[in-house]
Amino acid sequence: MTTDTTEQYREWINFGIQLAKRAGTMMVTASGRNTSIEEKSCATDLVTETDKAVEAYLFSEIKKKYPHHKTIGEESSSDTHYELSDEATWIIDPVDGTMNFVHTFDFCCVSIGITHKKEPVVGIVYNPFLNKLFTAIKNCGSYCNGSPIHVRATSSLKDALVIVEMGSDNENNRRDAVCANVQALAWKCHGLRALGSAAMNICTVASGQADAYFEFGLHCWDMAASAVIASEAGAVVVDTQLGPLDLMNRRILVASSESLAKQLSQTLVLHPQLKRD
Ligand code: LIP
Repeated sequence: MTTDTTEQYREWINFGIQLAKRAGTMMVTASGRNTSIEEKSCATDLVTETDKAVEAYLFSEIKKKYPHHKTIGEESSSDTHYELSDEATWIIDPVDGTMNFVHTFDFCCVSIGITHKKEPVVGIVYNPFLNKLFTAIKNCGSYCNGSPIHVRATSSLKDALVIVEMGSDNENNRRDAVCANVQALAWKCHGLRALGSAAMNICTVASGQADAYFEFGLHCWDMAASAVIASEAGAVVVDTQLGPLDLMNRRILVASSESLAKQLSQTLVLHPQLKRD
C-alpha cells in the first residue's frame, strides 16, 4: 500500500469517526424511546426508526463528502441490488445488535466499514453505551479509544472463551446448525457466550476479551468494519471452513490463532451454505 493510499484511508477514517460519534448520540438519545419497532424476516429480526434514521444520516453525509463512493446499508438492502465493486464502498450497519438496542441491553454499536478494490481497508465500530470506539486501517494496527489492541494468544479450544450467536432469521437449516454446533462445542472450551452483535463480538475477540467467534447467517454489513479491526489486532478472520473470508457468503470464523481457528472449524458439525448476499 502506498503512502498516498494510507493517507487517503486516514482521511476516510477521520471523517467516518465523526459520523460514528454523531450516530452514537442518535442511538443514546433514542434508547428506550423507540416508538416504531417493526419485524423484518421474522419476530426476532427487528428494525426501529433509529436504525433507519442513522442509516439515512450516514448515507447523506457520505454522499455529500464523497459523491463517487458507493454505499451498502442493512436497512436499504432489501430494495436495492448491491455488490462489491473496486470503488470505495461504505458498508454500514446503523445499529448492529438491534434486538439488544430495543431491550436497552448495551451490547450494540454502529458499524462503518470501507472496502476498496473489494477488500476491507477501514473499520469503525462504535458502542456509545460502553464508550468503546474500535478503529483500524489495513496495515496500520487496531485500536480501542486510541489505545492499541491485540488478541489473546490462545492456541487450544479447551482454553478458549467462544462467542456463538442464535441469529435472528428463521432459516431452518441455519437454526439446526446453531443447535448442533452449540452441542458439539459445549464443555469442550472454557465457555460459550451469545451476545447479539456480530461487530461487537468480533471486536471483543480483537481486544483479547474472548478467543473466538463464529456465525452463519450474518451479512456483509455485520462484519465489514470489524473484519479489519480483528485482522489488524492479529486475529485469524476466515470462512468457517478456513477458506478466505467472503463478505457476501454469510459465514465467518474469527480466532486468536491459526491453531484455535483449525480446532474450532473441525469441531463444528454443520457448515450450512446460505443464500449469498
Ligand atoms: C445482528 C447480528 C448478530 C446476529 C443477530 C443480528 P442486526 O445484526 O449482528 O450477529 O446474530 O441475529 O442479525 O440485525 O442487529 O444488525
